[in-house]
Amino acid sequence: MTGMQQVKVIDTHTGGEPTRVVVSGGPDLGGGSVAERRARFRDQHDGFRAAVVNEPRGSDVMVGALLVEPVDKACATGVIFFNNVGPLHMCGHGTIGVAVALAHLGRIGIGTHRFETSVGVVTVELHNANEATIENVTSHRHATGVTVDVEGLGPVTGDVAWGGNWFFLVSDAAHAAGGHSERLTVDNVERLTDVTWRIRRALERDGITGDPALEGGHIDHIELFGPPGDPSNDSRNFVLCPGKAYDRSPCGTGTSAKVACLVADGKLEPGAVWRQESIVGSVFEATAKPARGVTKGDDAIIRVTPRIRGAAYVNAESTLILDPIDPFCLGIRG
Ligand code: PYC
Repeated sequence: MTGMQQVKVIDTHTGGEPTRVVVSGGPDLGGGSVAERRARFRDQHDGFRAAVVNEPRGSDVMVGALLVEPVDKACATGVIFFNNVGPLHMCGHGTIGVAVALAHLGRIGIGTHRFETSVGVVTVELHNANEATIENVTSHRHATGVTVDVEGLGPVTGDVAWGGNWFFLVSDAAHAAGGHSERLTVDNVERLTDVTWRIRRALERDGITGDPALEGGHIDHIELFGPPGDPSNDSRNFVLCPGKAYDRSPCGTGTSAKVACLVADGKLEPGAVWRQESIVGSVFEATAKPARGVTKGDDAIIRVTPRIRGAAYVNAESTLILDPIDPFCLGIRG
């Protein structure tokens, strides 16, 4: 890095989960698809990623959204999502955050827009300055009732599903781990983080993955479910993200994976609303319809198109300064 670099960002939060939208000052990623530029971002610009979202400018919980030129000119923008350890594939709360940030900048208005991500085009319907519904990438359950032996916990059973990232979903957190009861409350996040991190390590140890043909299949999000705090909701979750931070929102890709499992189990009718509550009490409303052009095949995989409605708020509009004389200019990395 030579000379001082200025990076314009808009900070939003969606249900408590932050998104830092990089509006200008990002690296030149060259041409190609968003997936190709994401790979270049991962391989050649990890310092920029850490400068934007890691301490001292950010925190482990922050998700970044780098706006890039879309290949498909019908899209309002391309976007590469990233967090404290690397790029994400899709990000549901982040997509709502990007829509609200673009509306704040006057770049999009109320109505329907398309965003190009590294795993496909998603549609965003902006209802007002804060609320949006995203139509996510096609989601599905890859494996049902997978049991893994977790160190210090015993056998834990869950489903493996894709919702734009790969998830391991444990439907009944209260009985997830050898009869241990896991309370899904904010005052229990240390324990929940430990439990979900152990589950993730056990999956890695046993080589349990999603479909390797779909973004490598690596399961880097772990999701526990339990009863909602508010009876008007259907469920509460705790989602551990790849860098060991937990999602304050109900997780858009995690909720997509959840509704894919519910539809596959016949527990959610296509079009019926599923109200997913997060660990901090924020809510996404989700529906799923059978994915167009894809039907139940021999492998019994049911693919759905999830729609997720949530709200985001702008909480800062600022310029990050990357000064090469600063010893932590490129953030603190593990
Ligand atoms: O909302 O999809 C999401 C998400 C992924 C990681 C953090 N949030």
